[in-house]
Amino acid sequence: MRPEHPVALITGASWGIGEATARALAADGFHLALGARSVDRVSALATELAARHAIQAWGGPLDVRDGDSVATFMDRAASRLGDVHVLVNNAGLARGLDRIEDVREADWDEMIRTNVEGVLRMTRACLPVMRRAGWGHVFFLGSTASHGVYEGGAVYCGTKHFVRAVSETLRLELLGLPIRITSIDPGMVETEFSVTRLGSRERADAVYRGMEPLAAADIAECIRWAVGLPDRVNIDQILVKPRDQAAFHRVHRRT
Ligand code: NJP
Repeated sequence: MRPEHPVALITGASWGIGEATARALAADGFHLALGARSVDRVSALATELAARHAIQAWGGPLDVRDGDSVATFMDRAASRLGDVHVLVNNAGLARGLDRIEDVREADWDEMIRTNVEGVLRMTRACLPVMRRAGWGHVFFLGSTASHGVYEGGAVYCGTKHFVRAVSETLRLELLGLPIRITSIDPGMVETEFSVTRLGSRERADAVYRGMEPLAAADIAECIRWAVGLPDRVNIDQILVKPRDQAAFHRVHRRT
């Protein structure tokens, strides 16, 4: 049975899609556990949303690459909010656009530890809680990069193919339980993502020049919609791109 105020745990809630998802779910009455390394931002966001929507919200430090950080975050979230019902596996990043022969080990290490190990760690930590609660929903932020590849994207695309494999496997493993599994696979969304990947605001701005990318709120709306559907409905996957993007290499730009 769906609780009246489900508790949603969002990783990487300090910026972009995670922050927008927190705003969307708060407006629908979810209680929130918000995690990221930028603890000032998630704390301030939790305080703001708790006051605005009369929900319970807590923001604390979380580094999904670190097992101790995840365990501490889960304990603190449980003591403040009780069982987690919805996990939004959102924390993730890309570093660089180097071809395989040039990619730096520090970059692939960060992508794999965050996008692969972090997702596994958070999912493993939350599933027993959802089983006990008797109602759950796990979201994965995948990507169009989980459906194809492009030059310079081997490691990032590989991590997102991995996320897709996990979400599809989990749907088989949890069949019969009241836990839904949804992968949200966006194309170009204007957030901090390209700044992190390319190293400067100027280079990030060039990615979106002349075209209209998705906003973080568009992805949050996909999550809000999928979790709000009746329990009998499982949205397996949402592949969502800007109208101006037909494929990785095919973007319509107005000059
Ligand atoms: O990116 P951004 P998005 N532990 O940079 C957090 C996927 N996606 O919102 O820790 C915990 O604005 C970081 O927080 P902080 C993408 O792969 C995007 O666009 O404070 N948190 C921040 O809140 C990713 O999975 C696009 O630095 C960690 C957040 O992650 C998801 O969407 C396209 C962390 C990143 O916010 C959200 O990305 C696509 C850690 N170790 C898929 N490391 C797109 N934007 O175009 C990072 O296909 N974070």
